[in-house]
Amino acid sequence: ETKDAASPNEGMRIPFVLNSPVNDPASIASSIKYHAEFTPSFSPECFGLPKAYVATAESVRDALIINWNATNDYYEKTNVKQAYYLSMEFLQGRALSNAVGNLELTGAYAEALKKLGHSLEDVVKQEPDAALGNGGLGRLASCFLDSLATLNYPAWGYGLRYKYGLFQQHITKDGQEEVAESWLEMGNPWEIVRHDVSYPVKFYGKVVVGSDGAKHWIGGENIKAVAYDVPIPGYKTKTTINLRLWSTKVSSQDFDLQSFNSGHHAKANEAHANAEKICYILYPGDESLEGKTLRLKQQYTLCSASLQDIIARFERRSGKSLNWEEFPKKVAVQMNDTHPTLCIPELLRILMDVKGLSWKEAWNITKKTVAYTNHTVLPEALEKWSLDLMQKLLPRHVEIIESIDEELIQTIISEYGTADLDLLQKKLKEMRILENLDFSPSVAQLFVKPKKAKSKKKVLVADVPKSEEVESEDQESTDEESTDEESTDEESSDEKPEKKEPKSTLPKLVRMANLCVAAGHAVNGVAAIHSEIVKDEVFNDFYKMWPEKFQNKTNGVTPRRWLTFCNPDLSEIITKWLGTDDWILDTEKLGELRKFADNEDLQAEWRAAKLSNKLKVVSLIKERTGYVVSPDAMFDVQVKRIHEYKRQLLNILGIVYRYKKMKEMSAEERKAKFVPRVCIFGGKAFATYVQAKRIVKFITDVAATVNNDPEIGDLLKVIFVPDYNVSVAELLIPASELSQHISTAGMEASGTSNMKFSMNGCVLIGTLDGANVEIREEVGEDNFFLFGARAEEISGLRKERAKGSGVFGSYNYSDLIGSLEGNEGFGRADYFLVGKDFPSYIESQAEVDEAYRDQKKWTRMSILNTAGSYKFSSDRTIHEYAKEIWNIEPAPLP
Ligand code: B1H
Repeated sequence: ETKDAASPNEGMRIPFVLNSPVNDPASIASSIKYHAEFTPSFSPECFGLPKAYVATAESVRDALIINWNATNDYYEKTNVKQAYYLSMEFLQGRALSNAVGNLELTGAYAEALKKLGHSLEDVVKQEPDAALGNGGLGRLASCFLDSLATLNYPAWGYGLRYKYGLFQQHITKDGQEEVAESWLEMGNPWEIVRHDVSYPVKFYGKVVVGSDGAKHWIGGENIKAVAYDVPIPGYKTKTTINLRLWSTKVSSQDFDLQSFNSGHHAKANEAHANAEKICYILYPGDESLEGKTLRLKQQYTLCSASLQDIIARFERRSGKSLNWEEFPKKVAVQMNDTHPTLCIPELLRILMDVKGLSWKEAWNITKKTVAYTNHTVLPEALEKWSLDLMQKLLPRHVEIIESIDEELIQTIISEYGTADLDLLQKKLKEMRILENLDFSPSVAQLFVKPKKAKSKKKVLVADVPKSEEVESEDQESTDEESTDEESTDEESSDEKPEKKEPKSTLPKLVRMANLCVAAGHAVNGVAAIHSEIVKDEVFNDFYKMWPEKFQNKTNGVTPRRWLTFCNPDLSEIITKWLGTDDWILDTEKLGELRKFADNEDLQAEWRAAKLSNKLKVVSLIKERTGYVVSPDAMFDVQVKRIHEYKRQLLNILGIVYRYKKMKEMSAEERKAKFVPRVCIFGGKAFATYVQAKRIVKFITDVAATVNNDPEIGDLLKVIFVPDYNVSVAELLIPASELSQHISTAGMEASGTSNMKFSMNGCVLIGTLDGANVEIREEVGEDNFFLFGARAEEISGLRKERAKGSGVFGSYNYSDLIGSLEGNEGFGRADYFLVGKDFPSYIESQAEVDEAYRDQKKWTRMSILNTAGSYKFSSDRTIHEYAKEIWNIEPAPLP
């Protein structure tokens, strides 16, 4: 390429340098005024709150852009190894208070806004939550970004820019109602569109072989993915990393003018609509084929655009010394659960079909690059895709997945050998990526039995009556035989005419988790007990084959958002007693609070902070539900997605039991036995999860009965806070005194709100599940209310049954109660062991009452929770990922 001598800098970055930094109230106020005037998105007449918010955000964004560019320049120059966190979800919540906090400009911004007639507190509330996630998995991704930036790790997040985030939850007389969350309506000051960063993404079409013998995929539908960058500032560091979110658009700007002009408006718009709908919503309902197709398109868009971008960056940074073997030394890709699994075949496809590498080279590079985090062991949540659908949408990827499957099959064969063919066949069927598929001829050959047995098999198959043949298609045994050309079934000896074995009609599926385990160099669970279950149960066969791949990375949460910023009163107290705010970056220091746990002065301050946080929640509850609650009652909170395994039903049935007991007692007895409680619930049910929605309705019906009972008064209140999200969590968690983490043991992979509650001095009641196990270890057995069956006892207990009945409100809850009793339609009687764990739960709740009566004791427990929570900072988690999986080093800006 030739360069124009007159403009030597053409094409190079020309950084803009501010004359003076914007970090004091006067210059900040001036910057806010500047944006209100010159980056207008509202009419000029007034400076109301919405406008103040946007102008303030834009002023903060200036600082973030400066740091973002400096960070990126540095990584470009040093070409450090970078980690990429691919996730379909990032549950970011609000950005403003977090950004000014991380920049240590909260005070200065508050003062500047005051000069302009607003309070920072009010301005902050204008921001809608960025709710591009469902729950824990998405929020974990966001906490990780905060820690990565804070610890100066070169890393980026990649996700999708959904136009509608997680739905808004309205609570009506019929229960939960979902309303679209249109978070971008007022624009989004935190994103920077990169019109020059876009990649083509293809679907459908066919695979052709080029003249060079290489395979090429010709797409049938072509769209493009455009980059939107969200700067992620670290705390007390200039490092500002990137969350790159893809938005989909029609691939060419050509507009079908002919169709439009001839009145076919919808047709003219079809291509646009098809492309744009990919990024419409987080998790489209996938009961229909259309829904499934859309979700798969979303997953592939994320993987394809991100991989193309990562590869382009690798090539650019390598320059003349491009060497593909170096790829894993510059790039680590983490798959947040199986949702971004397609980045495996996509990386292989690009390396082979576009860059011309051989299968062997590409496979070696891929295996060293990708790693997989498992977040659930619930069988229904382990993703499997229809091979037919994938074949249509991504024909080349299916070929590649078939090659990986074959590679895996060969590994399994050499692991198990051919001495015990039945065992080998069983293992192959269980472990391979493709489910219900015939083996390739060379593998099938292995299982061909000696000629003699052959006639027997044919006789057997012919012997099966027609009707049974059809029925048996659903059964394992048919599946087992489908590739078993010959059977040695000794029972069949009748001579019947030869008949061809029926082809299996079981759906052909791609097991995404098996693909991840086969291709990933590391597989990790998210809490110690969960990682053990991953090794011993879900992926035990793989663990025995590749023990070195399996790791544990106990989750964590960022102490900035989840303690420093959401609980400033408590943070100030901690800093005062520790004599330093170092704990924000080094949570181990929180352990030193232990020595003051009984100090009466600290205890008094500690309780005052809790009370002031509770008062904020009293207002929130009044505002959102109309109910008035007393701040003197114990705040008992369960907030999380509504799911049967999380057992909100156990909590609310416990409340019903409590209420009934209260009603049987005299006023004095009641007061003596029970401490006043406000039982708070929050959480969303997946729109099509009927049983979860019944639970929501049941809670609100119980609330209506209990809260309006004058006899009970402040002794018991039940609150369902509608539309639980990150911002509500930031208010509720600091105000909580008891929080419930009561999943059926073995079912909650980790939980992360448990960590947030504990960090904020809230005592937990819970089962030995997920991270509860480790939290209890850290805070001490005496400071955790434990109940319920242990994971290893569960399967035995499921055989027993429970009993219960009842009607609340006007609704008949027989379906809900039926799930406990194993009524008709509920094959799994008390599957989640609500009945089984009930007595032990009630007993534990009585201990809670007892402990709470002694406020000194309770405050000590509370302090010891905060002190013992240091392990659960996502900084610790991220250090472990960086060292043990990604092999990346911190790269602070000089
Ligand atoms: C978790 C999910 C999840 N595990 C499927 N699995 C999804 C699965 O949209 N989907 O299809 C979305 C999310 N989420 C959670 O991850 C676990 O239940 C928690 O226990 C854990 O703390 C969290 C983070 O690891």
